[in-house]
Amino acid sequence: MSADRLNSATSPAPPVSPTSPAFWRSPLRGPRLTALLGVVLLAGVTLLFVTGMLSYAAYNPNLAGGVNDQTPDKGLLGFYLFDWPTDPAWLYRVTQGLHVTLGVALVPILLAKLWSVIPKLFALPPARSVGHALERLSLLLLVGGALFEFVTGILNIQLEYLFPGSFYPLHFYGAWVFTGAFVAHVVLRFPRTLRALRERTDPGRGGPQRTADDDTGLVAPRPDPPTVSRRGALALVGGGSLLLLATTAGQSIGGWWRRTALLAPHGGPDPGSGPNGFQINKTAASRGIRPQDTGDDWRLTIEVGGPGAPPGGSGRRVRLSRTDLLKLPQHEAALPIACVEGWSTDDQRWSGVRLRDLAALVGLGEQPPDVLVESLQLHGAFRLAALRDNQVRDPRSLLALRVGGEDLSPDHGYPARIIVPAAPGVLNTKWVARMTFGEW
Ligand SMILES: Nc1nc2c(c(=O)[nH]1)N[C@H]1C(S)=C(S)[C@@H](COP(=O)(O)O)O[C@H]1N2
Ligand SMILES: [Mo]
Repeated sequence: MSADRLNSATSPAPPVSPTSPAFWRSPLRGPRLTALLGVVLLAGVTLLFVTGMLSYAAYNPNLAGGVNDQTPDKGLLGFYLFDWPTDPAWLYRVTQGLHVTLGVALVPILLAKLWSVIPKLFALPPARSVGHALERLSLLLLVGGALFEFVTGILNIQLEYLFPGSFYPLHFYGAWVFTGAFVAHVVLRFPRTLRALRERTDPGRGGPQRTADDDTGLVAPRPDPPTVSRRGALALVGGGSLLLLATTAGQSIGGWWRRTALLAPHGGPDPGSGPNGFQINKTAASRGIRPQDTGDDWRLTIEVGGPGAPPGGSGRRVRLSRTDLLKLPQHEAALPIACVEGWSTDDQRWSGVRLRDLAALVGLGEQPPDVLVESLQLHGAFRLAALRDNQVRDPRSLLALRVGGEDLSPDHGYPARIIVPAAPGVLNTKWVARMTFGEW
């Protein structure tokens, strides 16, 4: 150990404020640590952005009337929207499972990255030039945006009622603000990051870095003696991240792995056992569905909407009881439910009537159009959902009456619910009362 370092380790430090570089003593900080964490975040955040934007597209936000759209003022931000496919059936399980699992697992990396650059938050003067002021402003958006996206995302999967109805717009617009700042940051910092990754200026890898050639302001000018190597610190952060990954991923992988999902939200109602024994999102009681609404008097109304529909149209509107529906050709489809919250079920064996067969009942046999599905549920989100024509036409898209060979339980949508391949759970409307094909 050099005399200089021995000295800095033993003499009492004079009082300094966080605005002084000498206040920050960790020998771990330096361009290399920041760069390593930065490239992990670059890959991770890019994947979060892509899967997040896919999730928005999967909601069919651009269908007529915007019934599914939680961000109607998106304007140009919806430029990329496309028709969400119905294949493969596990598509949304994977994209949204990735989005949520990755978001949770990146938390330690994000915190470590912020820790690694915290001296810069306090650096004085606040702005040396207009350019410097703009750069700091963009960092404010970057850090604020990152914290905002992670906090809203995690609160939504853990306690969704914190933002009644406003989670989607907050998380969506926040994502664009954050991404704008993120792209600017990556472009500005990429050369420095590459340089830091290539260079090995520090002796013995884990040791303190030389301040002399540090133009980043990250290296402590008077470092404390190291208590852990940089490798050790990275292993700690990476280990924390892997631990979160391992205790979250099971809710999306399903099967045996479900029991490893210790961190998945468990506050939901107990689904019980048997064919209906899989995760329940909202119970019938909690949505105000009373037993008398779903008894023998329940009828499903199917109609053709829009100007083309004759008023009170004979033959263009039918009302069916559950017994009527059970007399129609029954089909089976093995499909999962995949929620925006990241959890998904294994494939369930649903059976019921094909959506396209229901369209044919109101004279829309050949190429059935989009459909608006309405629930018996009178209030709250998700009582309405619009499905696109490709979803209506898929032979696996059902108005399900049974699951796993048993009648649907009240909590899973008895007397009838929608199930569509590859779609987010929110489009699988429970307690269906009315379906309007065409325009509405
Ligand atoms: N009427 C109605 N249908 C609904 C919902 C709802 O709140 N009301 N929740 C949706 C959501 S967000 C999901 S993930 C699935 C969950 O279905 P499950 O409870 O049968 O697992 O139902 C969907 N169908
Ligand atoms: Mo959901």
